[in-house]
Amino acid sequence: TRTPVNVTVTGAAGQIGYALLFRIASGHLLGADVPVNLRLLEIPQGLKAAEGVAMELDDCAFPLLRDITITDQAATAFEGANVALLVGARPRTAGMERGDLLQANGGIFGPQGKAINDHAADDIKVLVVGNPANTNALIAQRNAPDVPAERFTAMTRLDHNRAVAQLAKKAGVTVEDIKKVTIWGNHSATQYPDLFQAEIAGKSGFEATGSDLAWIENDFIPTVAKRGAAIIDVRGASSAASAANAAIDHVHTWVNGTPAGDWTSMGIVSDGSYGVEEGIISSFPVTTKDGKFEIVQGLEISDFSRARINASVAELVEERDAVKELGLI
Ligand code: NAX
Repeated sequence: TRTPVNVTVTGAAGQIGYALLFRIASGHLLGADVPVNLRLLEIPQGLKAAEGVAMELDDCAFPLLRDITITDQAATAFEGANVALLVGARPRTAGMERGDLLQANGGIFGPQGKAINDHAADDIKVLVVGNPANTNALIAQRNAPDVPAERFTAMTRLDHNRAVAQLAKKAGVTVEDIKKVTIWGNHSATQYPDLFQAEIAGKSGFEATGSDLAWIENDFIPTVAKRGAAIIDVRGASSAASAANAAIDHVHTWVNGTPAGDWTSMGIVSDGSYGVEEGIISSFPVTTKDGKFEIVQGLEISDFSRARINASVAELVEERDAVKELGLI
């Protein structure tokens, strides 16, 4: 029998946590043959609700679920962690300036990064979901100097999956026919969903969607980039099941690899590829294999794409400068 993998989830009592934990415990994160121990980190006010989620996890009698720990101590939650999903964050409330938001999240992701540095397993892989995800991931990464920088990632897979779904609809094909979609930049309204590199049922993404630049500019890009707000309008609550699903996809792809002839999108520490400022956490097209990822190199970037990548990267550089100014990194 395999040794259980320790999976830490922060914000475990929240709505994404509720959609996420049952899929981790049923084997969708790491595989149907991999037993897991769950470590749930919450703030004190969230502990009781987390206990309730743990009771329901028990009641599922998942064969792969070995052990559940519930704690408000980061050191305990990250002890021996192999995978960490950082979901809990401080949301922006009315009247909150960006500086206040970054400061509040620095107070969460700084100490969690340090706890990961001091307590996690050597093979730790971190996915930051809590917003502002890219910059929260940067704060955690900079507070974990002993962990290789590439182990800290931010989630743009939900944006990626949203783009795939929109393209399938437009082209009249199934999602399996869509390959090589990219989300560039920040998980925010400035993100750039790129269909120019995509392959759709054997055609280029541009051709398969009617060679229509106006549709790309006025429909496709804003629909993907503002989908979160659209869900809130209609559902009355923010994306939860789709966000949890994307977190599962992100880690599953990272651990198990991208299929031949395709890639995925991940927020990762930039090595300067495609002119993206080194050191920030920005989304790139990546392939994965044996638990490691590589940026897809050599793509031709048009002026249209370049302007949009630059705009999103500029926002990330501003956020980086702001958290530096605040002494958070
Ligand atoms: P909820 O408010 O339902 O849950 C958040 C949970 O985190 C709460 O139970 C809270 O007690 C807990 N928490 C807060 N601070 C914590 C801390 N320091 N340590 C441990 N737990 C803490 O939010 P939910 O809908 O689950 O969303 C969670 C985060 O995901 C938000 O920041 C949200 O903006 C972000 N999202 C990111 C997405 C992405 O694509 N990257 C998409 C979905 C989602 O909007």
